Amino acid sequence: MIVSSSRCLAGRGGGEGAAAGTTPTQGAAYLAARCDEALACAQAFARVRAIHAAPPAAPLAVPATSPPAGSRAWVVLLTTARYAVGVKALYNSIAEVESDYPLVVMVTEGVPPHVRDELQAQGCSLHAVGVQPPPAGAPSYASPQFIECWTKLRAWELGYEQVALVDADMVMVRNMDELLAAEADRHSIRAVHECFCVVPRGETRCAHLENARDGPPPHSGSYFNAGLIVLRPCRRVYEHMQAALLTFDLATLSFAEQDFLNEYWAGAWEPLPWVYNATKGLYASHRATVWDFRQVKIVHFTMAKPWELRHPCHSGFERLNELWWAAFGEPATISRILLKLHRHEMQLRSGAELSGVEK
Ligand SMILES: [Mn+2]
Ligand SMILES: [Zn+2]
Repeated sequence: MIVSSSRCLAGRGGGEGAAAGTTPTQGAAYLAARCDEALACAQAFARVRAIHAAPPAAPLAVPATSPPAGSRAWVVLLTTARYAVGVKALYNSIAEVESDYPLVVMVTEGVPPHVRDELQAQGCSLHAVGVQPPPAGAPSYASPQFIECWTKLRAWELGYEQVALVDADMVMVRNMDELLAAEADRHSIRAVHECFCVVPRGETRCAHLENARDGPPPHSGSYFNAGLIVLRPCRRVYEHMQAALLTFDLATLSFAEQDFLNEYWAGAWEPLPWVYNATKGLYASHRATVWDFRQVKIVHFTMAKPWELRHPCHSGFERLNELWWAAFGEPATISRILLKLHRHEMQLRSGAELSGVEK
């Protein structure tokens, strides 16, 4: 199920900024500075990202406090009570698909004590983290909630061997333990291509358009959605990312940590199949050729949240929202809702209603 990484790893190097307007040499400038603290990391990353010609192999030192082998978890960040319902639905769904791995909730000081108590009573493992403020010089973001997303980077600090960082607006509908069971590489991450068809960004092409037709997407489509990231926590990588952050022109990162992670891990991320981050954008734009309710493993409720009932942008997603509500209230019905949605899609396809959906 895991897509080969060779194309991605061999490709972009430091050459092509995925985020429009970002200078590709920013990261290289940092790496060239060779801060002692991060030298081993820098060499390892320079090798993977092909920012420099291959330097002498310098194995990354094993951290003094290695996490126990086999310690793996789903991880979600919660910074406000508003998204606690999302975490509850996610937790329910993970239990319903009988995952062998726990859900760890990284909570910040913005989460009130009674919300923490509720989550703990439900069965979530809480892990308090400090807020990572937006870096100085950060722009006005595409969405105000992005300001809090920088704290996601703290997942690299966790004392786990391997984690899958997921968003609080996701619901697991099929067991996907293979993401945590399969050994991930320490020098790359795994994620799913972003779909740019609903909210186009510059000239970047949606990789899913290419996936549906000619197989591997072009490098210009190599931008991932940060809603699901499989990673190996490493404090030195965390520190290296923090230092690298200081060298980026943050005014260009309008999608906050997602843009930064795409720059930092450019050429060193492995594309996962769409089923591991099935966004509403994908559902809206590629139902005829990509989306299949019989395959999807985790749905990502991007844009309007299903629990924000007064949000004006639910049109066209009402049926998909049923999945979230099932996970929140009656998780035992998730598979029945999936089947119902699949049958509805088949009816649409046999009619003419889906014509024109594919862009
Ligand atoms: Mn999200
Ligand atoms: Zn698309």
